[in-house]
Amino acid sequence: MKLFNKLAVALLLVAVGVMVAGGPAQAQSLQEVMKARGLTEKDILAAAKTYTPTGGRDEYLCFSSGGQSGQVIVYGIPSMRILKYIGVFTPEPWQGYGFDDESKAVLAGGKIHGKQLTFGDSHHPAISETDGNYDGQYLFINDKSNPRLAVIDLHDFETKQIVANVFFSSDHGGCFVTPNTEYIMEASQYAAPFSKEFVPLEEFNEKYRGGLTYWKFDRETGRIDPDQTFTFELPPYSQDLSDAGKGPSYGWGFTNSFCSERYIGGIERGRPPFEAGCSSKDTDFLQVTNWKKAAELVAAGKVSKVNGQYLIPMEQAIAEDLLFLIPEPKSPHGCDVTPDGKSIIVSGKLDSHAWVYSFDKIMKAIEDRNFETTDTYDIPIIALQTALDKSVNVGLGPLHTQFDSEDGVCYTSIYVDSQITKWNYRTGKVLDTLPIHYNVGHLMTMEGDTKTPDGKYLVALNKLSIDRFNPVGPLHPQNHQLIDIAHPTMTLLYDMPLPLGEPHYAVAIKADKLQPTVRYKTGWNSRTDEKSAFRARAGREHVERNGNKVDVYGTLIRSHITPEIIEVQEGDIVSIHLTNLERAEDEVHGFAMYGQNIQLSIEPGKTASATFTADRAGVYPYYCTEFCSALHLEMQGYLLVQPKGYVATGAEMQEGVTYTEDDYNTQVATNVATQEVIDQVVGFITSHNYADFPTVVGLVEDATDQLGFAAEAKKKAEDAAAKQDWQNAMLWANQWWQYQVKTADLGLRAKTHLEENGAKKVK
Ligand code: CUK
Ligand code: CUA
Repeated sequence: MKLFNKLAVALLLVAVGVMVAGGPAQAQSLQEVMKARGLTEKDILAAAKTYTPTGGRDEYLCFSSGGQSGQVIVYGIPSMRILKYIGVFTPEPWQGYGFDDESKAVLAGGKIHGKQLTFGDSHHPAISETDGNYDGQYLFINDKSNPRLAVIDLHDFETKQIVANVFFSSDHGGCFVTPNTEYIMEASQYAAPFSKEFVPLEEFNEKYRGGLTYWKFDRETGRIDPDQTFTFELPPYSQDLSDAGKGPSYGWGFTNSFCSERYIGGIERGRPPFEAGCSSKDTDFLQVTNWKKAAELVAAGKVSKVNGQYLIPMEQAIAEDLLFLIPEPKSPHGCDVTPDGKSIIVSGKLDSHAWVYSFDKIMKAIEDRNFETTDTYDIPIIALQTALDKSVNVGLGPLHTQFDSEDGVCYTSIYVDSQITKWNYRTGKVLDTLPIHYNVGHLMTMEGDTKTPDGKYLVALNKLSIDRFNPVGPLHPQNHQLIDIAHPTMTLLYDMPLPLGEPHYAVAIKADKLQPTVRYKTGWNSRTDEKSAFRARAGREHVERNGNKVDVYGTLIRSHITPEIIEVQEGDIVSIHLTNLERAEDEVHGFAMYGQNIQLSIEPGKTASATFTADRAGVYPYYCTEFCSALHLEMQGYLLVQPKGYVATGAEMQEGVTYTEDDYNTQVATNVATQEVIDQVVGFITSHNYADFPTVVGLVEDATDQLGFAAEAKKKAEDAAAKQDWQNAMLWANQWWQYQVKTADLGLRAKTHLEENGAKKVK
């Protein structure tokens, strides 16, 4: 007892002590806050450069790969606020991705040998380009583990298509787009038989192959066209990263490799591991491909199809001058074409140099047939010294290079030394270095892989965060560090933990190049981008039965799901198709059901479907999963799965409360008073220049819809009252009021917006 008292007193003293000593609630001035939090002036400056007040927008949007999460992460720069995860190769329940029939069809495009995968290792995002600059229309990303590419439409930030490579069994050197997004490059990584059949490793040199696919992108349809896609057969050299030529090097592609030793490992057979055998030679090979000429051969019908797709065998590529090799530093990484298209920078991962190749020199060597020799597969090799412009000592373990708005200036990530090196690829001079925490992989400058980089900011995508954040167990977040590069010396601004996968690469685009939609046309299949065959209009909701297949055509609007009761029989295959009738911005409804693994996200205008077998008789509540309105919890319903042979009892449904004429009259009085409030708000809005405010126009449209519904409910109430059916009269009067409340809510939001944004009185 005594001990307990002592403890209590001690705790009290500690509590008082903290209050007196800390006094954080009192800290008001900047100086006091700086002192209390131990911040320097440099910290405050960094904060001022990144802090974005409420309602503020970012200058750039970054699309980061989500690594093993299979997703794409969208965040703003410079605020580093995460805005969205886009489900790509993996199901993403809160977006309904992989749960609705429409997105399941997208994921099915990525099946491997008929197997549906729920994992992907996303590496390199690429934004579509027009004339070598980002046009903000599409985003592409690859899956390294299962060689696949995905197309994301930036008009709604949704994944529209996944294609699987018919030759490769892994990839890495994708996605890199050609300057007008004619093609998207995807290079294989770990060599494997193109037949995808069993071939013993003893036949590695003859039957295992690397490759480089140029996926044809069709701007008209916004989809990849596998029929017009072609693949270069390449030696089994472990191709790594790619980049497309631009400007003078337009029409060419560059892909490096890291195991031209063609070592095949085998620790358990007593052989040295891959890491020894794949790094024993001093050089590997840069593979130079002429995609433009290859495309012409394809168009001329000179390339044959294998596995249903065009394949350019090595002999053909050699005979047609489509493929050349150039030695590059030991186990290289990174392959980046300079903005002017005149140079290609490759880093020697086990070396301390960045190697700058001259495209002019490469072309001259090809013209002069100036080849050092050929490789085992008879591919001509251009001597390193013939093609090299210079090599620059940038630090130990250089990986990737990105470019500045200032001519010749670039930044290379230095993995082993954990730093960013700023240097000039024309002069070969190192200009600045900045330490990074820790082990930077890719790095990214604003629009830094286009013809006209913006510079300004750099993000270091670090592999390790070690001690940078509060500990959260052995699996740490990744760390994206934001760096100010607008001045001669680089300064670190911000550390952002990314608690999702291992992002490899990221791309950032000027935010004003993106104009995403806020709603779909009503009844829209967002995955195919056409009217859904399963759309339903208000008042036209219905159920169709064909044998044991039941299709429910329903709608969603604040705050009810139509239908609210669905009756099926045990064993039926049920498809519930729901159309969100809302036109209001951000008015999303969800749809989840007990025990069926169903979760839809239905944005305004979208139609989404869930198909399942009602294999067990029972009662299955369903509801809206988005807190969409004050009566969101009431946005509910029941699926009743009747046992086989069930016969209804014929009993009436019983309501818990009985209403009288008085109840009805009280409700009507409330509604009349509510209408007066609405009229006042409407008066305010229409007496101002509200048409100049798109947000308000949207709110007014929505309010008009709601008021229309109120009128319908009012009529039903009055009809019931005329028949002295007070029960239904009262309930419809209440529904009339519910619509009024939504109208009033929208009207008040519109009024506030007008007041806050300085609307002018017009009459
Ligand atoms: S890779 Cu990960 S750091 Cu896939 Cu581009 Cu270089
Ligand atoms: Cu719709 Cu909650």
